[in-house]
Amino acid sequence: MNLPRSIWLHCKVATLQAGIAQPYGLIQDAALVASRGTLQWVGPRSDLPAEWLASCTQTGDVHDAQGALITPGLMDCHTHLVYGGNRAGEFEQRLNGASYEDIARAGGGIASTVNATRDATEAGLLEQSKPRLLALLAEGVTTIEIKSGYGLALEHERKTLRVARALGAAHPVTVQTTFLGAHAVPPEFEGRADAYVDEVVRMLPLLHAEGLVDAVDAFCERIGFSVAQTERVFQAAQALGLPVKLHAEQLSDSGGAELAARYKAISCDHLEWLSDSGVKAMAQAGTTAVLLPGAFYFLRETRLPPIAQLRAAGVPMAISTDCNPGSSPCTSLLLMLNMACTLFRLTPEEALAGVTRNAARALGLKDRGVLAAGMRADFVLWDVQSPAELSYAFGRNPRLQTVFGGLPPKGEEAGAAV
Ligand code: DI6
Ligand code: FE
Repeated sequence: MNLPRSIWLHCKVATLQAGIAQPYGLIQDAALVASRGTLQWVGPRSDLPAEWLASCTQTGDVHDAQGALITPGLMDCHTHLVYGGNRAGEFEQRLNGASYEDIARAGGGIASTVNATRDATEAGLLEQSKPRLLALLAEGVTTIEIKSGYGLALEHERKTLRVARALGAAHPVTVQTTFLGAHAVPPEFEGRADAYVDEVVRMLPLLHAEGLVDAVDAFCERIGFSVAQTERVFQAAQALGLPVKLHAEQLSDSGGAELAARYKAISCDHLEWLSDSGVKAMAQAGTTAVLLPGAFYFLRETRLPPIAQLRAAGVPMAISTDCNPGSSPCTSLLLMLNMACTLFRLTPEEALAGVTRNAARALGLKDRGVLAAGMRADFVLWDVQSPAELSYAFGRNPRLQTVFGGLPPKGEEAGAAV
């Protein structure tokens, strides 16, 4: 069959394929062939079938990558990108001596983001969130997860998830939505967390029926929801056949990871206080660990996630921005690569796998994260000599071009961002 093809030549390709023995699954002088948004072939240039090159030359579908490094499109697998307002004022007050409690009493903290999110119209929330998405796209992100969790009432959770979907429809990026109704207890349910969990369980099927929910998350923590409350949310998700993930062991060891493993969670995220039994449970369940160095940095945490244990147990590790106004106001996934190495001591190869192959696992997506035949044609051309440079330099964006679903983006997402 004569499929319409596009070929990229003169490139190094970090395939991230586990089956290729080189670090990063690297192919030095590579060629990459895409057809109808899917990769058809990736391999050494010398193995590229001559007739494909001849026919693509005729149709003008040969792209010269001019020596660029090509990686899979980056995936930011844990964000709270859609929210109203920001908390810069609170940041400033804290650095001028106010305590967290003073701020909370004055209506600050997470409650202030809930108010600002509720006050925003759908269009306004979209406008506020779009620059954050564009910043991530400028660094080669082609898939992003966006959680709700600052609405905390049906209409406002719906609005948040609709904005997430609208961002995906308007930009060259796949948006995976996660319902995080159990993020915090809203003011109208103060002191009645169980009653609020009833409300979360009521909201979920309604939002799911509107096509707004791809996965379900909860904040299982002393200052969030108990293991028992989290389990009720998971049961509701399970009843709908939705995958679960969990904010677990961020500030204390609550046993959330073990619970999540029992529900075959696709990911457990944060994990600074993860215990040995939590590591074991995650390994047995095939749950991916999502590490969030931006939150660790911004909250000035000192306890590291148990990287060596996760590695030894073979738990896949993903890396993400946790983009949110309270603990990680960050829109740079490249900076997270650097911080994963400097703060968590991941290798640059583990860090890159964390925003590609393992980020795909954390989202339960099997069609992306590595460059191989049959995968989506989402990839990025970088002005670097070696993949380690992506983790090494911080504050520089060496992206040359993104290809999303086989097509170079146009308009505001296009162009070099060096
Ligand atoms: N963990 C966090 O660090 C953020 N949410 C969560 O579940 C904090 C959210 C905020 O302060 O706005
Ligand atoms: Fe988070």
